[in-house]
Amino acid sequence: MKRIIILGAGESGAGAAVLAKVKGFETFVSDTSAIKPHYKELLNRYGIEWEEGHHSEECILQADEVVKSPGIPCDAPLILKLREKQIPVISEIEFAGRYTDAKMICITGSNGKTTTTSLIYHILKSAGLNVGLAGNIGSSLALQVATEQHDYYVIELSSFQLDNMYDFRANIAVLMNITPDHLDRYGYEMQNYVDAKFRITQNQTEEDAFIFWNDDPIIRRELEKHGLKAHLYPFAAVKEQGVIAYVEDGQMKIDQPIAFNMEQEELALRGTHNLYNSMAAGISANLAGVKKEDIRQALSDFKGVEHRLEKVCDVGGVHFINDSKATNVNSCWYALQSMTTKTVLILGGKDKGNDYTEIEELVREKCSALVYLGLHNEKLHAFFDPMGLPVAEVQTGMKDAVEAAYKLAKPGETVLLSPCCASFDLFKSYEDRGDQFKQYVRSL
Ligand code: UMA
Ligand code: ADP
Repeated sequence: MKRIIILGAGESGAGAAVLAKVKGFETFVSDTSAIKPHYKELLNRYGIEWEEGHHSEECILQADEVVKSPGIPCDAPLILKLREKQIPVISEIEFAGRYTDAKMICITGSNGKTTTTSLIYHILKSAGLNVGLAGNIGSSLALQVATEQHDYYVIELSSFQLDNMYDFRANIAVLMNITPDHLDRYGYEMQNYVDAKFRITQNQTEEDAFIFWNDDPIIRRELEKHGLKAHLYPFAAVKEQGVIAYVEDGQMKIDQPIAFNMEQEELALRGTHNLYNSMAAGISANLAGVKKEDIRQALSDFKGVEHRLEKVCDVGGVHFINDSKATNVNSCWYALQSMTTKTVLILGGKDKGNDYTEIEELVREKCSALVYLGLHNEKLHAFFDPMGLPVAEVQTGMKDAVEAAYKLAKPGETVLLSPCCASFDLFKSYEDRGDQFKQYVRSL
């Protein structure tokens, strides 16, 4: 019997293990930390063998195939040893893709994945399609393939998941944009990260669709290199050569595959970046055969996603906005660009090889003060201090950051948490960072 070993017993690994077991493989799960109780319970329920606290190398190197959790780097010593022994290492998504005939709608990009994935799911679900939501958004595809039956899956894909995908085929692939992120996992080589993102198009045929932002210079360059077979659906903010979705006369228009238009004013999500997300979602739904009126309705009643440009409340005439999910510089650029008042920007955290040049202009134009929130703020001081804006340095946590920002802000201004960085120096996650922000703002 084929022996499948799963490394990591989090959302991805536990789901992969259940699928492997259900499909009749000899299944073993190994995790270097203590496995969370609910994943342990799931593994036990399916009679799956597991170990925690270490990886038993000798046993793992006997595997016929290994499913690697996306959080484990490709150059971890054990992964290198597996490669040396020519044992295939695949991602959970690759594994799950083998066991379903559902149509796969896959979304990647440096920013906008979760919003676009949620929007597409919302449209398809509201239209009554039998659809599952999976992937980097926080829900294992393999577990759903093992235990549910869907006609469509809307799957958010991270570069880490794409890294170990080989034969998987996306029927509809969406690439929102490519800007620097996670470079610490890619040897600080941008091209390695770009290559990972472009894997979303591999194995696509003439019957498939590739939806992408036409104004992204990296996507355009890569498209010339790759010569894709899939039908191309480029979108842009304004009508330009070749694009099939754009804004004209205040209307969002999609020309293909079926002509669709709606008032831009009626879109639930605001800001240029969200226009792109709405277009990508609209084209995907259009391709999935959803009726125009259903697409229109769902694009206008979507509730938005927490921690993404989320309005918190006004205190003393100061507006507070939680954009904790802005974990890279480009997402902060879009947040600043959409600000309509002078802004006190709270930024900082765990740096992923950030280059702040991208937001330099916008900080000059929009910001009245800056709050650096992180354990190591040296890089922020070196880059932004020369601009001469009032600056507060906070190493202690969110309570002090919120109070410092409130002191710096004048009535009518906005305090924006859009950190450009990961949260792991002071917080458990970006959700924890955003939740604490909202809590301390509300208690001002
Ligand atoms: N582990 C090992 N060996 C190691 C390192 C880790 O066993 O050498 C173990 C850990 O102890 C832990 C498990 O692996 O128990 C965790 O694996 P994981 O980090 O891959 O996390 P999962 O819970 O499986 O969640 C993963 C994604 N996490 C990452 O990519 C880091 C989730 O994306 C995703 O929702 C889930 O699979 C289902 O697809 C989260 C994420 O942070 C939200 N993604 C990054 C992002 O969006 O920026 C890419
Ligand atoms: P991801 O899942 O790729 O991280 P999210 O939808 O969670 O993307 O949004 C992350 C951050 O990026 C948020 O701060 C949001 O305001 C911003 N953002 C959302 N969509 C886009 C886009 N299309 N381009 C650039 N930034 C975006």
